Amino acid sequence: MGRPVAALLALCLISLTTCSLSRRAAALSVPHGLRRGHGRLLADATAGGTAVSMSWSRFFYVVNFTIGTPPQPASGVVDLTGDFIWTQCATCRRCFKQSLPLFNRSASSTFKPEPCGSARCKAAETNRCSSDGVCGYEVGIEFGNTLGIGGTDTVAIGTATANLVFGCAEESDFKTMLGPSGVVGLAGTPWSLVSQMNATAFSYCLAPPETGKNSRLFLGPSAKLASGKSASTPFVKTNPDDDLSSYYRVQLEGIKAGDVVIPTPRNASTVLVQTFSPFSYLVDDAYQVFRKAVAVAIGGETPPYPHDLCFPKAGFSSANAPDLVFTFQGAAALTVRPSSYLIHTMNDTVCLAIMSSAQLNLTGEFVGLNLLGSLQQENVHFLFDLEKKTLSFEPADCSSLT
Ligand SMILES: *[C@@H]1O[C@H](CO)[C@@H](O)[C@H](O)[C@H]1NC(C)=O
Ligand SMILES: *[C@@H]1O[C@H](CO)[C@@H](O)[C@H](O)[C@H]1NC(C)=O
Ligand SMILES: *[C@@H]1O[C@H](CO)[C@@H](O)[C@H](O)[C@H]1NC(C)=O
Ligand SMILES: *[C@@H]1O[C@H](CO)[C@@H](O)[C@H](O)[C@H]1NC(C)=O
Ligand SMILES: *[C@@H]1O[C@H](CO)[C@@H](O)[C@H](O)[C@H]1NC(C)=O
Ligand SMILES: CC(=O)N[C@H]1CO[C@H](CO)[C@@H](O)[C@@H]1O
Repeated sequence: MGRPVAALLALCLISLTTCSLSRRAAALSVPHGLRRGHGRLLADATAGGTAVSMSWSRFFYVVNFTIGTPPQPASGVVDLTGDFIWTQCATCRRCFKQSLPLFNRSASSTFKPEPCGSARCKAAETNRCSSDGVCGYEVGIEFGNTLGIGGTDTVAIGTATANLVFGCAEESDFKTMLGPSGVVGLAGTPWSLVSQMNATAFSYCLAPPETGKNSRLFLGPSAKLASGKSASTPFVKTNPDDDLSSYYRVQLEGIKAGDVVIPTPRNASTVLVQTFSPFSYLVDDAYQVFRKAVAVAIGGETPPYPHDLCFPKAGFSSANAPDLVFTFQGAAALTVRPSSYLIHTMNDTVCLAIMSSAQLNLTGEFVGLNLLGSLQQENVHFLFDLEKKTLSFEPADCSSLT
């Protein structure tokens, strides 16, 4: 299965001509990467913490990194539900458009293809053996599916340099990721950046795109919140066979939009914290109540384009719009301000960046899931403690965090 989120639909509606929707449904049902086998990899990553800058690139928070000797530049979408670090290679047969040159593994003296019999190849759930004995992998993202071979090489990311296993993508059924050359996955899977760095914690703080400032990602000991007064909530406990067990889910106690209580059915009260989609998705019953609360508070909605609820940009004021407050298990309250959920579109409208999950046609264990979008996480510092299995967070000015 691919990413549970389908930002693509919304992306296409907003501004793009390059989208191909046809494979989205397939991506949602294709087996993806490494869900089980939480064993640590044998990477000799730099011990200690590392700080990484992320920049906003149209729809994603992106990190720049280098691979190889001499180093070649790559850029990856930071994906909390991403299982791998992967980038497109010059050997690709079906390539998507990217801003940087493709990674040329023949030009790196340190690149080593991952043999298909190795322990870390077996740790990739979708591993397969290529005819020349190299470990292959396959992964689904919102845009479609991508596959390639595994390899190890020197990766420099933020302040760390480490020998990491990554995916060298050779066939993808989508046309572009809007610039980036791949994905930097932060899920609890063996080939993710977090696992390979043996991080017991990581944190990030997303700066609002309009500030033009970089955002921050901290791995290992440098992941810390400033105050001792942060809110904290446990990850949803799961059985390791659960397809979602490698991802970061928290339990809702309630949602309010201003004074309006938004119903969250017991079987639909899990929130997946993710960074691939800029938008949030609420289960439909909750969404409809939220939508109405916002429509009534602001008034004067236009016909719904490009999103489900829009207002004319001229004279728009969010002054009456309610704060959206998610209360998670343990009374941890996350406030999403109107500026984080009402976005300006190219259509001279301001639209709701929170949608109904009914649009996603989710199946299987994704049914009933709410998704927290990256834009609704801005200016909050989130700390993922992988030992205590908790998510803590506190408001922060992400563009000035060091
Ligand atoms: C991560 O753990 C593995 C296995 O215990 C070890 O070989 C490797 O050196 C560790 N890496 C770091 C960065 O500590
Ligand atoms: C990554 O590289 C791009 C292109 O060179 C640049 O615009 C962006 O600011 C860089 N991002 C970070 C976080 O350094
Ligand atoms: C990759 O690097 C090799 C060795 O430097 C070079 O011969 C080859 O032309 C490069 N391939 C591409 C596609 O740039
Ligand atoms: C979701 O399913 C409905 C009904 O089957 C279909 O009309 C719609 O196109 C699907 N939406 C997407 C985004 O796949
Ligand atoms: C939750 O349970 C109700 C009542 O049993 C059912 O109608 C609904 O479809 C379920 N919703 C989800 C998201 O599973
Ligand atoms: C407010 C506004 O300009 N809405 C327009 C957005 O674009 C669609 C499709 O082109 C138009 O139908 C809307 O009128």
